[in-house]
Amino acid sequence: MTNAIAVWIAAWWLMFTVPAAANDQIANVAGRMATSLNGHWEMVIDAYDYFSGGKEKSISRNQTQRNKSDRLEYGFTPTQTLLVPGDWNTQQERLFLYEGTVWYKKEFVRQPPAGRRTFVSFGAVNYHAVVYLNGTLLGDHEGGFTPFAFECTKQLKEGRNVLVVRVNNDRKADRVPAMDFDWWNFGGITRDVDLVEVPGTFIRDYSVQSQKGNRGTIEGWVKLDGSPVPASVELHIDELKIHQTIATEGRAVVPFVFKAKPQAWSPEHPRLYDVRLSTTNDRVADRIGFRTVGTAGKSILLNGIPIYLRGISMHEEAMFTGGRITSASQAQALFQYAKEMNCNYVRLAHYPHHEETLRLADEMGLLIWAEIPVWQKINFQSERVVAGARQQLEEMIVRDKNRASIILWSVSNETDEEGNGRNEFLRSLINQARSLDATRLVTMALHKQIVNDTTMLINDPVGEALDVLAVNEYIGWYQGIPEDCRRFGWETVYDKPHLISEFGGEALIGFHADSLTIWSEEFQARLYLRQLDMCDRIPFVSGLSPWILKDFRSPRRLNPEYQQSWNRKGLITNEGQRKPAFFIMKEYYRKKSQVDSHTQR
Ligand code: GCB
Repeated sequence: MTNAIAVWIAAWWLMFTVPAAANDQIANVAGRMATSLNGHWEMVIDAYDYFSGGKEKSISRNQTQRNKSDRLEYGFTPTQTLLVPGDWNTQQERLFLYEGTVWYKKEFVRQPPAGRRTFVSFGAVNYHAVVYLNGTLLGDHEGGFTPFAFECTKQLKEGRNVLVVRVNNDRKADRVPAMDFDWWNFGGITRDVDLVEVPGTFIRDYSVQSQKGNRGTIEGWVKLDGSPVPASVELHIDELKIHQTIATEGRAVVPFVFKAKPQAWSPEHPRLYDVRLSTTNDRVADRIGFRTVGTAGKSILLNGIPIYLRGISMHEEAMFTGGRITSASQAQALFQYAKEMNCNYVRLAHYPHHEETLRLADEMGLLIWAEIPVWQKINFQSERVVAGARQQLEEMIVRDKNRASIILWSVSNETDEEGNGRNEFLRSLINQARSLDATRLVTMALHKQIVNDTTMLINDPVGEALDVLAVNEYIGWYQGIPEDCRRFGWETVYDKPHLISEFGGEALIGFHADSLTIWSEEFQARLYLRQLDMCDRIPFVSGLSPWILKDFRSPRRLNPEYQQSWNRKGLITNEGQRKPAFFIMKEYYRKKSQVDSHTQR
């Protein structure tokens, strides 16, 4: 195929795949000229949501008392602040269990340079954010774990500016997730806030990846925003001696495809390359790995070779503080335990984690399952829920599509098969994921079916549409006792790869008893031994991600003796103490790594 034809095909394919961002989301904010607005923000707790629904004018303008008779029944004050990024729950005791509205205010001084555009960008706000600059509404965003941005070039003033954000994290039936979930509903501006300054026409987004099934071909696109469109875009990967000048021909989305010989990215050799994209007046830098992911029958292939995923599940909750992770170093502290356990894979449950966590996985060589919070009881028939789930999926893929570590997009966790529109809902998300990114595998965590006393069956009808089937099962915890693992054999109706995406049980560190006594370290250890023994007898399993690396906060876990609002299924405690089951997994994965064809090379 000539290069011209390949580019033409790529251009045609682009019409269907390049996401039209739901907001002004800008790819890779860290790789651009940005001014951080992190730090202390003044705040007002609005428990009755009194200043919303028509009364927000005063607070959103940060009105202050003008004369003796001016009655103002709120006020931002430097003595009431919250750190951004950060959840509010672990910053102030009175907010620990708080769900509702908090108003945030940040003042900053700016000299807007002529001819440049400015965006205010949020890494994530849980759950609903309404953003005002100098009293003007910039926009609002729903979804607690994905980035968004609003252009504010026109609203920005020379000198002092006031940014006010209304944040609400109520659990609601038409949100995603909805009313009930098994993790802490951390509220607040939980990720970085930046002012991003760009030229009139700038590189809004780009995709630079190995072609599906073909590492020797790098393909992708660059999305420009503004006019006039420059004549060309430059793409440089110095270490590969790649210097491409891509003619735009006036298009806002410019495809490219070229041959290259990158070393393969893999967990053993997480090779990343410096990639620079530029136009006459804009530039973005990234570090990107090149690898292929695919399937053959019941195997997952990484760079064409079957791989066993030695994994663990993980929430985005920091050690020691037990609050939302806000930095790469907090994620690294957890990833190090996964590495110590001989993992090559982490399931990032149950929502998109911090962008820097994904970059860290690229650097550390951890394969990743990335997920949106379509968790258990979701109202599949609500249009708002459908739209919310689709938006979060799109924003996650827009943000993370260049990360070599991500091999699996998961569109949901444990949804019931009830003929309530669930199957259509999930199929539409699967199709959406595939159309936004054809290079990765699409999965979701399913339930199994108990056929009889000895047989488990995987036959979820949505499995037809997936690349990889994944099953959560709790034999020995929610279902029977650990010994039951011995009598179950597993069957599947699908000739596709399968993962056990969860199994586990709780143990309170320091509680010792015989191994039949629930909550004890000994019980959890025995459960793991029985589970692993069973997994070894399932002929079609390509990997595991037991539940879960670290104990995590959950308001549903109310046993006063053993839980005290913690889900104790962790293999380590919040303070990093390893439970016996940690060492069982470590040894199991050590043996697995010795027979893995990837590590044999
Ligand atoms: C599950 C869920 C997970 C829960 C876990 C548990 O099946 O997927 O979110 O935390 O079980 O501990 O019950």
